[in-house]
Amino acid sequence: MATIDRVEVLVTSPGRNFVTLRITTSDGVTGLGDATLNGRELAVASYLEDHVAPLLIGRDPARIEDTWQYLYKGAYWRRGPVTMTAIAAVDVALWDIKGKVAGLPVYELLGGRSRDGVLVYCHASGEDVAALLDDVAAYRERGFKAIRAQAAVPGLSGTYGVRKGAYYEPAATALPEEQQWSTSSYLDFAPFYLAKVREKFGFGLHLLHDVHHRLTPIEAARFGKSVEELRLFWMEDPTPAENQEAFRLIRRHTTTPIATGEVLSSVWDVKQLITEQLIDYVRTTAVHAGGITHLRRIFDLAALYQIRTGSHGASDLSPVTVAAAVAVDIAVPNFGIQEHMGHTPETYEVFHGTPRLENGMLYPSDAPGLGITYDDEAAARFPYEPRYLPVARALDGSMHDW
Ligand code: CS2
Ligand code: MG
Repeated sequence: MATIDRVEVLVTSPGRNFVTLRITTSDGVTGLGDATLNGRELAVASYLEDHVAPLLIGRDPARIEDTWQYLYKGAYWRRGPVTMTAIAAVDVALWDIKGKVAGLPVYELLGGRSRDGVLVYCHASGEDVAALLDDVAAYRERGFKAIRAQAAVPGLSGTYGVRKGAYYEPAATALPEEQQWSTSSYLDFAPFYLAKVREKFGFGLHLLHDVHHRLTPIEAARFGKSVEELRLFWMEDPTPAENQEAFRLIRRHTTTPIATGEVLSSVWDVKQLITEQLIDYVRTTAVHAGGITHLRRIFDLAALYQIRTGSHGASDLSPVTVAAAVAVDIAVPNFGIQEHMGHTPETYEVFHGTPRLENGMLYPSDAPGLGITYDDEAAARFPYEPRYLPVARALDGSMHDW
């Protein structure tokens, strides 16, 4: 029996921070897992290095489920983003190893392809409506069939989700940038610019929008109702999801489809949302929700309730997570859509072999495992630097929900 011989926690910052776990077996097979928790990266690095790595040495790398249960049940304190991201990194690395040992891509181990490719949505944004429309046009020309649209709310200092340069990096400053927020300005403006997108591009395009947890349930209900005729693919994170029953109120008022879950990390965090059919798309990911093993469990529960998948895929999820996401997306029966932001050229210097993007679809690599390799030499050129996401303050200076 091969055993786990070496466990390395790799931290690099090629344009943004990434934490990667590399597991090596006694047979010399390596597996990679993403462990990046944006803005709190070193907490997961320490969790893995100090508390998990010593438990893995000598274990059988083939026992993925048992290792998952060992780390989840054995910690005593369960769930939470730090724990679930650390478990995810181990889980994904073990799936990568299993695929390499079998000589098969991970999606074959999950039951094989249910579809040829994975529909993705990209991010269009603009400092004003004209810039947003130009950006949507540019993405359409590149072949994207589904586009998320965000524009800067007039009069506010900075709107989250609006790209400044060629690449959009939400965690860009050494300390959190303070951005202003006004719910009334947003609620007046967002339906207006989404209508402009429909006016210019028609309905032959999937249009998405991210509310970033900023609204109360009744405000979200009003927003959803006001954009019903625009037939959004979804409104994302209309209200913070800690309070799962809050979505009942939104549901009562609008048929605009709802997506949530990018900050949720276990099946328990989405259980009520799913079993009461309070959402239409679940956005949990392999990296923050316990790896491929646990994500599959969440998606299977969702399938029972006709809820589709729509995994988070922002730039803070490393190419290892993109490969894991595409492996799951291509296999599950209830796939909906996959977020795709892509990464900077620096990031691709460190991570080689990312899934192929063509005509608004992602295609997995046919290499055994996840098909991603980590370039240590390139990684060493990009040392860790603290980076934070912005925070939002209402106009009276009080902290606002994300
Ligand atoms: C966003 C992300 O992609 C999304 O839907 O909500 O930009 C998210 O805020 C970041 O990934 C947070 O790290
Ligand atoms: Mg989001």
